[in-house]
Amino acid sequence: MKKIDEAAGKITLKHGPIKNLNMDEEEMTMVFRVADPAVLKQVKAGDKVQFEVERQTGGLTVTKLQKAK
Ligand SMILES: [Cu+2]
Repeated sequence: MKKIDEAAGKITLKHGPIKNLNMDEEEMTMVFRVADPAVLKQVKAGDKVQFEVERQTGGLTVTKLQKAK
């Protein structure tokens, strides 16, 4: 994870393919909304994270986020 914007509830992530969004790119960096900004307290920029993302009315939204083990 590259960057956290806690005030805006957004994160910048570098990610690989995401099947449910039909993103096949090998690797790209993009900004996502976070459904529950409270999860941002558990991670910091530079952490490797696992996440789930859905296409919602407000845009691509991270619904689960945790530090990768
Ligand atoms: Cu992407």
